[in-house]
Amino acid sequence: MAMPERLSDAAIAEALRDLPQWRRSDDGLSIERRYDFDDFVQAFGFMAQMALVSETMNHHPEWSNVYRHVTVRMSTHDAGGLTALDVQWARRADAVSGR
Ligand code: H2B
Repeated sequence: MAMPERLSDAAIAEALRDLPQWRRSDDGLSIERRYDFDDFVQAFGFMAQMALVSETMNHHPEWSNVYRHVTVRMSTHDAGGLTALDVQWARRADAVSGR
């Protein structure tokens, strides 16, 4: 499967309008968000569901979990920056999280 192209600055700004909780990292190479769940089980359930989604997409997060919080950074390493895959992953994650 062909690697998607890096998105332009304008395309990233446009995509983030529908992802209000996500922000572009200072270096411009990734998008980031923190999810605040009610408890650890919800946080880990989210990660388990998104692990399966990530496998089907063959696109994987950089993330960490502390108690009920999950911090996520998405970037397309093979492309050296942001692609449509990162935006698609973020949309799926927001839908799965319900937040
Ligand atoms: N995930 C992310 N976030 N970026 C990638 O470039 C990437 C990935 N590449 N998952 C995939 C796996 C690649 O290593 C395989 C070989 O397709």
